[in-house]
Amino acid sequence: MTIKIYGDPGSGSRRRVTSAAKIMGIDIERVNVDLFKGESHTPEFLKLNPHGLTPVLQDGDIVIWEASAINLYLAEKMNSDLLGRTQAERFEVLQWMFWSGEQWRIFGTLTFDERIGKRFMGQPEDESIVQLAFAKIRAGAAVLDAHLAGRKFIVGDHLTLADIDIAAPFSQSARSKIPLSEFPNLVAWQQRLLDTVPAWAETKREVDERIDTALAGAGIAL
Ligand SMILES: N[C@@H](CCC(=O)N[C@@H](CS)C(=O)NCC(=O)O)C(=O)O
Repeated sequence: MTIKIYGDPGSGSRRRVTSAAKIMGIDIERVNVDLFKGESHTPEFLKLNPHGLTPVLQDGDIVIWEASAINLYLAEKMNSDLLGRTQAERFEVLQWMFWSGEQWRIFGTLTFDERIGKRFMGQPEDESIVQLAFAKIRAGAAVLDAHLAGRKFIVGDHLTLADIDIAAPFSQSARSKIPLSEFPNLVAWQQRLLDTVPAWAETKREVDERIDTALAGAGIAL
């Protein structure tokens, strides 16, 4: 039975999963959930994820939400190097994934919601929220920038789920204008991922097309 991934092509969270699946050669069925139409809050969808958030994986009777958990499930199923090659690497990958979820991606999401989500709802952004998010992003980015000096990847010498999770804020950074360009090693690492991981570049194009079309349709210039 084909694994289903529910989500919207404009979602940076879905991008983490569709990229990882492609890298691992997993055939998935993409089930579109139009977030602009609120389709993740229908009674039917809430049975899959009561939080009303995407992506969601369905593999037979198994249903998993949270992109990182989905990627761990897929990588374990495939015995993939994306999990890390040794026990030490695997725990380092998990360490960065947990950090990314709690201390990093959330501030990119917060900025997107303030600067872009609110524009769609005709509401002004709250500058104090944006400034708080920027301070947190700069603090995390400074550590990442130092970590990436002389390294190609977040963990070891190959791509892992840690790279995919930590790269996620770049999905919307050009639109929400979070201050990542101040950090040269981070920018170089992101460009390297785009240049060397075709699935990461392909899903960037999907996200850009979906969100830029929606912005144009709503007459929003950033
Ligand atoms: N921590 C979650 C984030 C999920 C999330 O925020 N998904 C967004 C799209 S990127 C969503 O489905 N939003 C729908 C809504 O808020 O109604 C994950 O990594 O999967």
